[in-house]
Amino acid sequence: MDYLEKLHDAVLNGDPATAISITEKALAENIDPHVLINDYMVRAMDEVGRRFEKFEYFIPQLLMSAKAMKGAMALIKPLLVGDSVQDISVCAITGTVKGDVHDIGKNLLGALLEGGGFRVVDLGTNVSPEQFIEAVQKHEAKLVCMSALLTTTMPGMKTTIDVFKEAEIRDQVIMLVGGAPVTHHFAEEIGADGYRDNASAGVVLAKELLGIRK
Ligand code: B12
Repeated sequence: MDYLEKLHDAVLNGDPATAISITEKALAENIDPHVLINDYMVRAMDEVGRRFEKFEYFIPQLLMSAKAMKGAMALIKPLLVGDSVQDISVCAITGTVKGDVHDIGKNLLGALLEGGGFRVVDLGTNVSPEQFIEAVQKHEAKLVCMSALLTTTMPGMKTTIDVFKEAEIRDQVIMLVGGAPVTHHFAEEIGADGYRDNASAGVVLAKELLGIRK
């Protein structure tokens, strides 16, 4: 499928119209949406990040690439959600921690959780520990998924876990962490229940830890 490389290039070059039209074509040809995401779009975003580090790309380019990926994701999301084979009636809270506005990975995780049968309440970006707690209590959630893309906002994950401990509700929920700079070691250190480097594996881990059979 040679033309799929154009999806990679459209995200890399920040061209939403092309990203959307290639995605439409690929979906019409029944190409697996997970392939479109992982093999083409995430790969392109990684390259965007590398170019940003080398001062070849600046914020406007990052924004256009994000727009291209989001446009394509909007077409893909209903299919991921439609994957759902079981309604497990467990509420999952998703959010990007305080100070951080990156939401593409978190949104992908949300879509895959829904696809996995979870009821997802997304708190968006820049989420404070108190907002996480409030949402868990309001929705009787059993799973909290925090995302961070900046090394400077990662400590917000620890603060959130600590606030859950102080409120004596830490053991009522499974707390997972993820996002490009997060590692297994960091997750362990801050007392999270788990970490995965991609959203699909995150859903598998969440089910495992909650004792939900596939
Ligand atoms: C797009 C982008 C932006 C966009 C974000 C748009 C949006 N709506 O998200 C904009 C332009 C806003 C932006 C802003 C900034 N950015 Co930026 N950004 C990126 C970029 C290029 C791509 C991120 C992305 O979407 N990746 C694709 C998604 C799918 O990947 P992901 O989020 O990692 O998610 C995957 C996994 O991590 C996992 N996952 C994610 N969350 C979770 C949670 C759980 C529980 C689990 C299990 C799994 C999981 O699932 C996904 C895959 O399946 C990255 C580079 C990179 N390679 O990460 C830089 C990057 C993250 N940004 C960076 C920086 C520095 C910034 C700014 C500070 C720049 C500035 N000077 O203003 C600001 C910060 C703004 C803020 N306060 O948040 C740096 C961070 C460096 C660091 N070490 O902290 C990076 C790494 C670029 C770089 N190489 O320097 N950025």
